[in-house]
Formats: sequence, structure tokens, C-alpha cells
Amino acid sequence: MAAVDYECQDDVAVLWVDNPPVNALSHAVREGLVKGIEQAEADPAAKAVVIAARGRTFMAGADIREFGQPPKEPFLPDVVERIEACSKPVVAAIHGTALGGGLEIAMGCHYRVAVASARLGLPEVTLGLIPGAEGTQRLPRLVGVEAALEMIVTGQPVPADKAAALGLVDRVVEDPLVDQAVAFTRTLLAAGKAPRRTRDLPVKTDHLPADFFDRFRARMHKRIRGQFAPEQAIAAVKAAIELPFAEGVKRERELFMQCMAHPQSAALRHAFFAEREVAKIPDLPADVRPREIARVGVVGGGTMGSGIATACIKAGLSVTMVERDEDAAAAGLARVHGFLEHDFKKGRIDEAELSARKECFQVSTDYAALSQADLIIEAVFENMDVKKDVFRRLDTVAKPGAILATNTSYLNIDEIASVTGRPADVLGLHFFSPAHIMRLLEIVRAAKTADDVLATALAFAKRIKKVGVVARVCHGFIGNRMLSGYIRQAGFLLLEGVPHDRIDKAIYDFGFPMGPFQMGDLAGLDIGYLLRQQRQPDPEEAPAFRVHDRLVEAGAKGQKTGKGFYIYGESAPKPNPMVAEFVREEAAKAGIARREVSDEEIIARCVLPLINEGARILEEGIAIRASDIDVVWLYGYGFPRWRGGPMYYADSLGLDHVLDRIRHYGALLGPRFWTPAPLLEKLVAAGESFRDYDRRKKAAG
Ligand code: 3H9
Repeated sequence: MAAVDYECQDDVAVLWVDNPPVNALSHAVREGLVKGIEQAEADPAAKAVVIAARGRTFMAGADIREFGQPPKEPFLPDVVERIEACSKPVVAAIHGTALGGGLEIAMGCHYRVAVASARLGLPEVTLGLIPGAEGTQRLPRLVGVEAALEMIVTGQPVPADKAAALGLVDRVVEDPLVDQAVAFTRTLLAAGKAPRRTRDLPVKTDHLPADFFDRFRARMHKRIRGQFAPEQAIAAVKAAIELPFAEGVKRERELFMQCMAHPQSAALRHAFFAEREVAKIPDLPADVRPREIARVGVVGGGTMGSGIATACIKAGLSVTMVERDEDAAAAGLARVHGFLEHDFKKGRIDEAELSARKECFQVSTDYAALSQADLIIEAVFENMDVKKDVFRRLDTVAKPGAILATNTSYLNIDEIASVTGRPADVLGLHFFSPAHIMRLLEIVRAAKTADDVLATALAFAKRIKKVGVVARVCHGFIGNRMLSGYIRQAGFLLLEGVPHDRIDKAIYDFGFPMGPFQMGDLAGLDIGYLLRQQRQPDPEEAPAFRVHDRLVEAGAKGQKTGKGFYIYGESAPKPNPMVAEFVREEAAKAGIARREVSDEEIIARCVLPLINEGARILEEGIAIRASDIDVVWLYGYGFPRWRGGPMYYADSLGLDHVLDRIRHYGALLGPRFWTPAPLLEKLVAAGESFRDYDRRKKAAG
């Protein structure tokens, strides 16, 4: 089948792009578009051309899988130029998403129509690139410099109505799209309209303040810090202002090629594919059908339970929350309503939608209210006895076939499942706080979890707009098990005399949104404290958390009490002076001497344990792939996406280097927390990377 079909609807030629699943602009599509335009030009019957796409979307961009392979002509910018040069009017008919190269094709067309549900954008920056098919030069000509810069630097697509208001779309039409596009084209022909070439439009800069770019950079600082592509994008848009079109295009090409060669782009492309690979579960039979989920039960109305309920309600599910008494139920209701109202106040939903969402939510103090739920998620206090008690009760009220999920962060789900008469229906759904915002969902497959229950959890994750990563049962699953090594080393660094704000700063500069002590304050230091109280103390590890514990005992539990490692007030948080005092005392008690520590060591000490534990998790089969571990860290812990995730980062450092550094710290600090994972040693011996490991496993099925 041809990637582009030519169809003549009387006087209008329609070029149908057909390259499932997202009509990426692969070589065959590029070639097909050029041929189609040439055919239309030569066709005396065709007075104009419509470019449309079959399937679920207009072209979603260049074919990312072709990146890094020898380029094949025609190149995308040449295709766009060929379309624009067409002597007959060309109209783009847009549905789904016109992204990246797809929007660049549309901007090469002389007119654009779109259905209301369409979205248009230049998301290249999310792949560490800038638009490379003249998009940085055409978009400012169509929508102005400010809107273009915003779209290119954030990568955020805009809906069709906004695109129309900006001048990117000429008309928003109803379905059937192509009939409407052809009708629109005929009105152009009737009005004698000629091709309208975007390249000929001026870039309007009349109202641009002199410090426009500096102010823009300052506003974007948080979003773009540490990244290469956004600065290149800014330079490309500047070129659109300062240079004639043809020279601007040359400048864009140079900047694009620099991005392409930059390691951040490779890391971001890895993240893109890792995120899509994650839903593929090799041993899940292809014919397994997920169960139907319409009604969700949530046990526990605290921050977690309320966040989970909100995420479900926003996805159109009906939710019943159960709490232990009327007061707790009322508090849960208020919390969920608060989250929903926040969206209304931000203008994300209208009043009708707000009340519709509220109507989908009920609270109760009676477990019997969960009898009709298809999925029940437990989010109560993190304690085995408490959880078992909840599951025993759920087992008595839940209907046959209902899925029972626990939101435990650490506990053994096999043990929780064992108290029910239906362990095949039990699994872990580990949300990250705040659960209605954080995108990660660890789906923990217990020993007896049925295949269709796992498939349902994957579909449910997608439905509530989370990235679901499948893990097996172990203490802390993927994310929190790795986290413990990271915060443990931060604790030891503290005792070695490194101020906590310096550790936080080094981790922030590495690219995390915050450092380990800021994270502790945000989550609440009492959470870790209570968990440690429930466990047998580990004498070798305990000193690393003594300062945390003493802060909690002094009432400094983090942000919620106004102080923790930092003191919070009107102005920027300041380090809590109590910390230095506790550090001195605890370091003396543990016999830990002060050392000179470089920023490089801070990063190595915190990040290497992630990699080492990640390798164990992989070898034990807790995670399916190294790239799944990356996804957990990108979405659950804010690992800088442009570094690809901890396992990809390890590959980029070289696993031999990683192993060498782990051995170095083992010699310096003792083997207890610095014994290399056997898989790491094996990969280094074989000269392989984690990516090679994933590839090998995939090939083996
Ligand atoms: C660009 O255009 C550069 C130009 O400016 C200049 C060049 C010179 N290529 O996401 P899904 C695959 S850069 C190849 O699950 P959804 C994807 O891997 C590009 N493959 O679907 C998956 O494969 P599999 C700028 C692609 O409905 C399958 O399609 N464009 C591409 O949830 C389904 O994808 C972008 O950055 C691609 N461009 O979301 C847009 N896109 O089934 C990237 C997807 O084997 N794409 N695949 O796992 C997206 O954002 C989403 O895919 C989209 C659909 C919103 C379109």
C-alpha cells in the first residue's frame, strides 16, 4: 500500500497520507507527498490540493525511528518547500495531532482547516531538538513572535480554537473533515484566491519590548534549566526576526544539527521510547482482555486516598470513598472537593463540569458501600496489620471479580493478598504524592495476580493518564527501594560535614527539581520516622537517619510544621540551625570524621547507589527492563529527563566507569553499601550496557 494516495474529488486533488499508527513522516511519506504535489500540478482537472491523513491523526512529526540512520532524500524541509511552491492552492485538513514535522508540513500548505478536537504543536524540544523543517521561521510569521516562542520552547500543543485565534488555522470545521476541507478549498477557488505562502509574510515585531527575550528566559528558567535545545530554539526564533527567510532557514538548520548531535537529544529520545515500551509485558498473553472498570472504591481519605479519588474522578470514573468515621469521611470529601475546585479556579474546567465531577463522588463510613465497585484501592496507614484488616473486610464486601489493590509503598503484597479468598484479584497500585498530579503509577504484580487483573491495571493507568510501570514484590518495589540508597548516602554526607543545603544545591544543579533534604521536608520527615520505628534498626544504617529522627522528635517534621531541615516563612526557606548542632553530636556518636567532599562526590555518592540497586532490581526480575526503571525515576522522582533516567545515565557514563567508582567508594567507606551488583559486574565483563541487556532480553522474548 502506498504511504500517500492520490484521489481526485472533481476539481480538488486529495493527498491521503496513510502511515499507521501516527502518520510519521517516514521516507515513503516524504516521497509520496512530493510525488502527490507533482501529480496534482500536472493534473489539469485539479485546481487545488488538500493534504489529509487517514487513521487517528494528521502527521505527528518526523519519523523518530529514522533519526541516527543515513538520511534519505527528499529531506523534510525540501518537502515543505515543494508543497509551498505548488502553483495551485494547497489546504491542510487537520485532525488528531499535527505535531513537529506534521505541523511544519501544514505550515508549508497555503491554508489550514482543523476539526475542533485537533491539537497543533512543535514538541521537538521535548526530544532535545528544535523544529528542523523551517517551523521556527514559519510559525512566527503566522502567529507572531511571542506565541511562536512560547509554543516552540515549551513544546506544548494548542487546541484548534486557540490555533484559529492565533492565526495558525484558517477555519475550525465540523466532521467529516475532508468534505469540509474540500468545500473550504472550493470557496477559495471561487474567490479567486492564489497560493498564500507563509514565507512571504512579515514577522511582526512592533510591540516587542527590547528585553523581551531576557524576560522570556527568566519566566522559563524553571522549565528549561540545564537543557540545550530551548536556547537553540530561542536563537532560531531570533533568526526569524533578524534574517530574511532563506537565511533564517539556514540558521535553523545549523541549530537543529547541533541539537541532533547533542547527548541530551539521545537521552530524551530514549525517554520517549522507554515511556512507550513500558506498557509491553512480555509474558502477558496477547488475547487477555482487561476487566471493565466503571466504579472505583477508595479506602482512606487522607492526602493519598483523596489524590487517588481525584485522579479517578477526573477520568470520568465514579468513586466511593470509605473512611472510619463521619469526621474523617467529611475531611476526605472536603479534600477531594478542594482538589476539584482548584481546577475550576484555574479555569481548566467550567462550573457544569465541576458539579458533574462532584456528583461522581460519594463518601461513606460503611464498607458495604463498596459492594458494587469494580476496583477498590486501599490507601490507609502503612502498617501490615492495618492493611490486612482492611483486606479481610474488603474480601467480605467486594463483588466477585472486583479487583482489590493496595497503595502500599513498601509492604509485602503477597502477604496482604493471602488474607483474602481471592489472591488472584489482588495487586499493588502504588501512587506517588500528590496522586492526582504525579504521573507515575507502579503496578505491583503479586505472585498470584491474574493476567487479566494486570491487564486491567495497565488499562486503568492509561485511563487515569498515568504512566504505569509493572514491578514485582520486594521491599519498596522499584522506586522506593532505589530511593533508600540515595537518601542514605545523603545522610552520611551530612555526618561527614557537608551542609545539607550544599547537598541539595548539588542535586538541584544535577537537574533534580529538589535535593534529598528538601524532598524530605516536602513529604514530611515523620513518614520515614514512623517506618523506621516499625522496623528492626540496622546499626550500620541508623546513623544516616539520626538527624532526621532528632528533627522529628524536636517537632520539626518538614514544611507542614513550618520547619524541618529548613525554616519556612514568608521569604525563601533558610537552613534550620538545629541541623548543624544535631550533625555534630550524631557524627561524634557514630565516630564519623569530617571530610572535604567535592560536588562531584556528592552526585556520585547519591546517584551511584541508584544505579547499583537498579541493577539488582533488574537481575531479580523486579523490573522488566532497565528502561522501565528510568521511567519510574523520570515520572516519580524528577530525575532529569535530559539525562534519560538513572540506568541510561549509567550507560552514558560507561558501566566500566560506574563499576570503578562503586569500587572506589567501597574502598573508602566500607563494603556494606558499596558492593557492586552482580549484574553490573557481568555487563562490564561482557562489555555491554543496560540498553544491550534490554535488547538481548527483548530478542529472547
Ligand atoms: C520532528 O518532527 C523533527 C522535525 O521538526 C524536523 C525533522 C527534520 N516517529 O505515543 P503513542 C510511535 S521530531 C516514530 O503510544 P498516542 C510510538 O513510538 C517529532 N514513531 O500513541 C508508538 O509506537 P509503538 C516531533 C512514533 O496515541 C506509536 O507510534 N513529534 C512517532 O498515545 C503510538 O504512539 C513528536 O514529538 C514519531 N514521530 O500518542 C510527537 N510518534 O506502538 C511524538 C509516535 O511501537 N508523538 N510514534 O510503541 C507523540 O507525541 C504521540 O505519539 C502522539 C500519539 C500524541 C502523536
